[in-house]
Amino acid sequence: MDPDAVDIQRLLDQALATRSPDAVVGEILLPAMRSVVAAHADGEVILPHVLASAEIVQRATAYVRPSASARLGTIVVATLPGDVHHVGKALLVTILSACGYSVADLGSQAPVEEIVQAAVDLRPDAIGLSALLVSTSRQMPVCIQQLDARGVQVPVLIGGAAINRAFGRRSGVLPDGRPYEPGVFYCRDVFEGLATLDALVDPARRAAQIAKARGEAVAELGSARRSAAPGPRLTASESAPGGPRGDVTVPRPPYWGARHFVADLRDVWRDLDRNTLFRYHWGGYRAAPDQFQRLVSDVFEPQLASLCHAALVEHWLQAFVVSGYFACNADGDSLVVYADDASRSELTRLNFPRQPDGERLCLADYFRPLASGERDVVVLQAVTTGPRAGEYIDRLQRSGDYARMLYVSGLAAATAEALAEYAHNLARRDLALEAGQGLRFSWGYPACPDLEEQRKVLPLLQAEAHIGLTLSQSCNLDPEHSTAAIILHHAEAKYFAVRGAAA
Ligand code: B12
Repeated sequence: MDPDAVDIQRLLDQALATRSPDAVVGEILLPAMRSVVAAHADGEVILPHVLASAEIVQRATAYVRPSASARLGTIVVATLPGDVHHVGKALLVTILSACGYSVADLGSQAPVEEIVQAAVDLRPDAIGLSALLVSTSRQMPVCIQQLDARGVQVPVLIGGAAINRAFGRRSGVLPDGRPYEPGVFYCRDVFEGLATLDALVDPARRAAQIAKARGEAVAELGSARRSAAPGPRLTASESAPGGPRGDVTVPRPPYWGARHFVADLRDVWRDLDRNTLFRYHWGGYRAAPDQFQRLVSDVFEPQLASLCHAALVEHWLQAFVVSGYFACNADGDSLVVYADDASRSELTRLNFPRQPDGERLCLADYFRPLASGERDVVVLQAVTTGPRAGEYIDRLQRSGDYARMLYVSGLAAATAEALAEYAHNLARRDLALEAGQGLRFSWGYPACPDLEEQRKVLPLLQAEAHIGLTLSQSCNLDPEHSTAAIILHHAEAKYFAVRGAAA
């Protein structure tokens, strides 16, 4: 649906001829929006089209100008300090406002004190907190504790890619073991957030909804206490017998140290993962298989072509890469990094956790040990599509261009991934590796979960000076559409999880 193609004004004038502005909103626009949300839940309408409907409803509501009293309730929303992620909260604001709520958006990286103060001042029906990473999600329980300390009786909705229901239940338990009285509600997506908020503002359902959340938090506390019983101690830094081969040929890099360059986006997009873009970022996964193919040819492919053209002409996507070859050796669970193969002074030590059981893998095992006397080589890289995509997404949200906001955000995310793959392939070529040999691991993923390690990597690459890439206090890469990674050349490298890496 193209919002511009709908003659909203004429339809609204007709409706206003027989109804009050509040009635037009309450009896026509909101039910229409709700029916689109319901159709989305049934897999009949994809997310970009829900957002296009939200655009129409917002414009129509602004035209009709209903009184504030016509809103269903109020929610304060924010992302937490150090979190530079836009799209999760942007979707929340869009869907909740289009569905009739008044949304006080405190923006990105809101200090906890500001969120608490807004709750005190505005007395909202709920607070919605969003975070992308484990590190930023840790501020959620902090915020909940401060709300409790100020005696705020407002339920808190939390959501984001790195958290889950168990995290939500744990966040609902205060340090002294009391549940947070008004309830903490983990929401898988914004639609679950909408359903939760609907229940919380409904006097007939509110008490039961809060009691359920409190009950789950208390049950979680009980199970956490039981599982805290001492278990077998695990010895770190011991690899299992076997492990990766230690005699693979060490490739020779063309130079030592970091280099930076700007890639041509058209080359980068050859590595674009269209399937992930269309299905995941643009919401095509909800369409039935036969409809999906039609959606791809009729909507997504033309949209992609037009967006790529716009990105090239308007420069809201860039392709900055900094990548370096460093000499290295494994020392237990650490990788000692040197400037080149002749250097004896350590530049840094990267620490990697070892799997506590099973194969007991650790990324350091894929490199020659110090004792071998032979230096190995490691590739470190960081890429970013630059700051403009985030700024553009913000502008699109503010101007109510919600469907485009989702398309741009998805393309920026997919381009950052493609850029990482593109740079990785250049390293494979430089090192004369087989196609597909070796793997790329980003910090925060299950084999190397510790985001703090990136504080050692970015300075080695001079990432700030060369491509403007920094780390926030919570280890978010800024600009948001960026990744940092270590590349292993070892042919046996495989993805694995170190238990306990999750939120
Ligand atoms: C796309 C993606 C990227 C993209 C884009 C990221 C971005 N800024 O948008 C790129 C490639 C750049 C990227 C980079 C990184 N990523 Co990433 N990424 C993802 C992925 C696949 C999707 C995230 C996303 O954009 N989703 C789409 C939006 C719409 O979803 P969302 O924000 O989560 O919001 C939805 C819900 O969560 C919910 N919601 C969100 N907030 C709220 C709040 C409320 C109140 C409610 C009701 C609902 C709600 O509603 C929304 C949908 O309706 C996730 C995994 C996953 N499947 O979720 C990993 C993931 C977030 N990434 C991860 C990691 C580790 C990284 C990096 C740190 C890797 C690295 N070292 O380079 C970087 C960090 C980037 C940064 N700026 O710091 C990890 C984070 C785990 C952790 N340890 O913290 C994840 C979870 C993958 C994983 N399984 O481990 N990533």
